[in-house]
Amino acid sequence: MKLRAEDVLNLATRVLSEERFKHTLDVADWAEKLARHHGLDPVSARCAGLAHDLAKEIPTQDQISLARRWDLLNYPEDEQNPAVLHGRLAAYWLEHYYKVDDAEVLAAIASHTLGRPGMSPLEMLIYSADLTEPSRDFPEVDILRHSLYDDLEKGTLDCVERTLIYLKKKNNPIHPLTQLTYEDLQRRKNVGTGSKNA
Ligand code: DGI
Ligand code: FE
Ligand code: FE
Repeated sequence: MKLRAEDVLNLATRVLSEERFKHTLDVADWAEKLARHHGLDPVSARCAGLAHDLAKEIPTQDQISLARRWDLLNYPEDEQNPAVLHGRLAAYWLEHYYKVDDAEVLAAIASHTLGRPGMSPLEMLIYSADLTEPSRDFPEVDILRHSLYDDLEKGTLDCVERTLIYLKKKNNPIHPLTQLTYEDLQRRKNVGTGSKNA
């Protein structure tokens, strides 16, 4: 079954706080706009944006238990920093309990926090739209928005780089997937694979 925007919206109103719901709408709007600009499917972008944080407010211990039960713990760092689990949990939940079989959308939801090597355009879009939605307010955010508009892949590389710099400044451990995502996007830029926007 394909994810329908109105169904996710309903789910989101039920499981998210007002503040998180607003963020969700902002990500969906911005992701949809970027998708249209880059010739990607705006409906998929909107649905993935609406669904990306559905599991964010599950209590942390429950997130760890669910991730263990659903075999979603892939790195020791996942358990050390359970804030990185909620995308994978939401994707699994939608796939197995709501029978969503839209693999591209599920992947974009699952990888929105850490990325992964070999991200599709939709995955890059959701990762980056999450970081740069209109309510995000940090000094470089406007530069990142322009970079994303100009070139989705380069803009995403800039977003991952910003995350790395931010984590280092805060003395937070870098998750191996964040590092691998960064190296993959750098390699892609250097070898010039793919089209400008994909
Ligand atoms: O769910 P959001 O707040 O909208 O944003 P998100 O899904 O990007 O989650 C942000 C959280 O993920 C935030 O607590 C920082 C954390 N995070 C992302 N990448 C890494 C990371 N934390 C560590 N330690 N290392 C990472 O590489
Ligand atoms: Fe998130
Ligand atoms: Fe988010």
